[in-house]
Amino acid sequence: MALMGTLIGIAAVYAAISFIFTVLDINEGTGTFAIVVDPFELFGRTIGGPIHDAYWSLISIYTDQKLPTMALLAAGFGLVVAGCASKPTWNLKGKEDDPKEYLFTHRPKAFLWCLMMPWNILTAAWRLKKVPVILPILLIPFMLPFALMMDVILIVLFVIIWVVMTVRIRLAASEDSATYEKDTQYAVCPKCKRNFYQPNVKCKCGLVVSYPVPNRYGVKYHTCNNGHKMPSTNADGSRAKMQAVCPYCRGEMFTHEAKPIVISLVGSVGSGKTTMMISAVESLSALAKEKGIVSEIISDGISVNAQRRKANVPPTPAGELDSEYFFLRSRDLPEKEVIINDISGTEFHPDRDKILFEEYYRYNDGIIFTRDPLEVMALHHSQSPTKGSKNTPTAILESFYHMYTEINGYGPAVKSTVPFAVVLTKMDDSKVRSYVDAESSPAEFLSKYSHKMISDIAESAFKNVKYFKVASLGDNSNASEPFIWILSESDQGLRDRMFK
Ligand SMILES: Nc1nc2c(ncn2[C@@H]2O[C@H](COP(=O)(O)OP(=O)(O)OP(=O)(O)O)[C@@H](O)[C@H]2O)c(=O)[nH]1
Ligand SMILES: [Mg+2]
Ligand SMILES: [Zn+2]
Ligand SMILES: [Zn+2]
Repeated sequence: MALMGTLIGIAAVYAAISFIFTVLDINEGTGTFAIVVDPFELFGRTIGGPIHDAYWSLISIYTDQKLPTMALLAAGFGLVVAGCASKPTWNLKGKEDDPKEYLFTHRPKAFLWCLMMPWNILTAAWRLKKVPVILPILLIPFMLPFALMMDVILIVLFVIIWVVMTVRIRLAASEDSATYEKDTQYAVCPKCKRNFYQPNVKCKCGLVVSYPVPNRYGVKYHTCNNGHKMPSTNADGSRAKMQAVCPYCRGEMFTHEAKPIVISLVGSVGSGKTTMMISAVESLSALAKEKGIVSEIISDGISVNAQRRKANVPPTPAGELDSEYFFLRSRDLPEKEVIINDISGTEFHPDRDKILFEEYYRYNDGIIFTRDPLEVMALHHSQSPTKGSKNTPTAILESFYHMYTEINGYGPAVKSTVPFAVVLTKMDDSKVRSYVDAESSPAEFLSKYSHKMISDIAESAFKNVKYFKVASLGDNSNASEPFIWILSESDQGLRDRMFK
């Protein structure tokens, strides 16, 4: 805006000088219209002459007296300057679908707007119906020289400023997107699960606008249609703190411009997913604190309150969509957002509608498959064979595998590179522990108690499989182990800073 004022100022000063010279010329009786660098002189009489003569014969229709001519030229000059300063040309408001103000050089038809500025009194008069528009129309011949001259100046200045602004935008934008792609990559809506490059943001006045990045709305900040400024780079970290809005479900969220690390839990009802998640978040927070990293827990399901009640979690309701998520940040590490998808074991029953999974498994940094060893043994010893039953852990893993490969387009021969943790839960139970520890490894345990199918499916579908024995309750809880493994695999910076 300040730049725009300067631009008009320069053009107006130029027009004013020319106006003074013209008046002096008329006073001396030469009757010429002066341009500081006189084009009539410059291009010679052949081109300039006829135009010059035509102009003064037009003026003589109004008057051939010196004083009235000067007065009318003064009025024309005044109208041109007043037009430049009047409201309509300053209007930079953005459209309804993205209500923020354009840079004056980059709004639609900016160049045309610029050329129109000296003529603006005409449109302004037209808009203000009170002022008879006929008056400025009658005065057009007296506005003409000054307006044209200002236009010439404005064209030159506008092009210069446009080039400068375009270069500034390009440089700032490529720097900004490089940082974003390195430290953030994408964002996830914890409500509808969709992922996208950047969310929308909500101004303090409630207007929802596109994510502010250096572009035609501004280099360092954008301005909403109500005049509020929003940072359009994250140089000082303030953009990351803005209220974000999901572009799909319009749910409010925060991204902190943190890199999302998404972990999904898979496992039958009561296999210990929710308990393990809460216990893991509790130890991860403690570990973070030890390492001077701030962990900010956002969702209720893993809050300190939930941690206190972790020994009595209710079964996760079917259809539960919201993800649990928390942020990890410190001065020396780009912020991370850990997102955990914990859904009810009933969702994995092969007969359940699988639309829910469409979004869950499209992007993932790790999958944790939980298995209750007591149930493994109970199934082994029971009469009914595990095969053929719909809700056995193997059937659940199979149905998960089918969904996963379908959603991600893997063929039977292509293995996923996503880390896959197979977890035997409830290891704080001494009976469970004695049976599992009697075998040389968790895989061996599964194999011995007729669950080799689990390892087979996991290892046929995933390149990176690791087995864990986890106790989520009791004093020696190690629930965070599979999480630490996945976090380390997916982010080297986090691994070096927090888990070494
Ligand atoms: N002793 C012991 N009990 C556990 C452990 N993990 C889970 N449990 C218990 O097992 C039961 C089921 O645990 P949940 O965490 O609700 O299991 P889930 O997989 O989330 O089950 P759904 O949400 O219904 O699919 C609860 O009574 C837990 O307290 C553990 O490590 N040790
Ligand atoms: Mg649960
Ligand atoms: Zn606003
Ligand atoms: Zn959403």
